[in-house]
Amino acid sequence: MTEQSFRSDPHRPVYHFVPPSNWMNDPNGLIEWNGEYHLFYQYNPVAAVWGPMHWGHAVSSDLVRWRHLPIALAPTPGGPDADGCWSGVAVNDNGVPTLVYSGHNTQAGRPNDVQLPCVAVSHDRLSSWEKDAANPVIAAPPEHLDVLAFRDHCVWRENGVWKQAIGAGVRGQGGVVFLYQSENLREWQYIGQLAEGESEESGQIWECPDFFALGDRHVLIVSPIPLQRSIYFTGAYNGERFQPMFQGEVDAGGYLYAPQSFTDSQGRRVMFGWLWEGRTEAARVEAGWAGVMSLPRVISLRGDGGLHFAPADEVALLRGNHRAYRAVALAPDDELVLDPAAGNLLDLEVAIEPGNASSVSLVVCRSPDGAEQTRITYDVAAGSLNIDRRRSSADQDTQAAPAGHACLLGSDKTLRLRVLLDRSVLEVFTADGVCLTSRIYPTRRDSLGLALEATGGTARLAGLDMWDMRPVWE
Ligand code: DQQ
Repeated sequence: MTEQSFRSDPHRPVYHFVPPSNWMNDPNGLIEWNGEYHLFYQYNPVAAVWGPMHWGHAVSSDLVRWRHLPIALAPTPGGPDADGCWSGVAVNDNGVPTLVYSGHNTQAGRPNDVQLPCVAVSHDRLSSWEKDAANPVIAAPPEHLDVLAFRDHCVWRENGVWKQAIGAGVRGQGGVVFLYQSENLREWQYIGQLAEGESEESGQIWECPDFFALGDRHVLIVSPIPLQRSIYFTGAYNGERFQPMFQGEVDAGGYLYAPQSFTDSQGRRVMFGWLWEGRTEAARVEAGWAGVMSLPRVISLRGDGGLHFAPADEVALLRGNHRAYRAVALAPDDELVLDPAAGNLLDLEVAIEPGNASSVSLVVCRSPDGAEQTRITYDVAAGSLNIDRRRSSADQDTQAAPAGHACLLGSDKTLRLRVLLDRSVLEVFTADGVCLTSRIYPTRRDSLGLALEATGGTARLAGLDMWDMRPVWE
């Protein structure tokens, strides 16, 4: 399959990053280098299913318009990564671009779930990568523990040394992040457990740790098995231990996993996450691709110690034609179709005053008869925002489970949302920085309508700004 043959695919996003074809999962190696952003990703170049992992590679000057580059890392037969180059990061080692990733090798007599850290460098401005002869650079997980997994890396510079966090699980205990330090990225000394959880609360294994300072706190993001959703903690770090003080969800929609973030030259903490599919393996294989990267999200600290996620300003560079609606009354239980053919490449900024309604809904991807539609509903009594996919697709094999999260109205009692719709991807951001990402697969070509509905009372659309989004992939 090629970009050409994907043109008629009604579900393939056109302004989110997608692999050229076949399978993509975690973002890897995010780094800004010489004014360009590099995005690497877990990639199976031969099938639309998870398989022997390579590192795909793309570059952008603005975080939203990407150019595919040749595959950066492939498994080396007989090497420590013979069965896959799993997730990792990119760092600037005194001017040398350096990758730290997990080598997967089932032949080495290691338990199937233990991978070991490997290093690769580039001498030609991130074009090609040379693996270190000393790989793996850590020979085994800490010996005194019954380690269930040992993979995924976060590497940073701290007081003149390199620090590394590695994701893991300890049997009978739960997810854990191990902390190491090094002078040269090749010889590592184990410090101890940076943080750990209880398996009943936060899973048995913590994948893809992401650890960084933000404001006056540190942030730890992990992706726990088997929770299948990424969680964050904010808290205090003393150079050896992280003390969590606040816990939250990175995305409440149920489709974002293994996020990674980096600090760019503007000082922003920018995050991407893997959005998985909500359809069957057979449907993915037929489509010829699987996996989407979230839009770039800027992470900031809220006053209550939680995290605030918002689309990076650059997303607005993709805005095209603009339409606006102001001061529209929403009568009780009377669906108002604002535009029957609004489309499915949209950026919406919406402000709704629920008034005395019990709920208000923004409806997207609505077919003219309403048979297919996806509802983003604010439930006033519950104070929650919910995504209802029961009618998103006539295809009964697509996922339709609900997702919801508490959502605060502003002091003016107005619900403010930013909604980014890109065919099968729906990202909904609340004003208080919560994001719910979902996947939808309408079957009808005319499921393009936009509507509003107030239930049980009168509400008011204060304003809606709508932009058509321009494709990144022509
Ligand atoms: N994906 C990678 C692992 C990581 C997992 C393998 C998370 O390194 O733990 O593709 O999705």
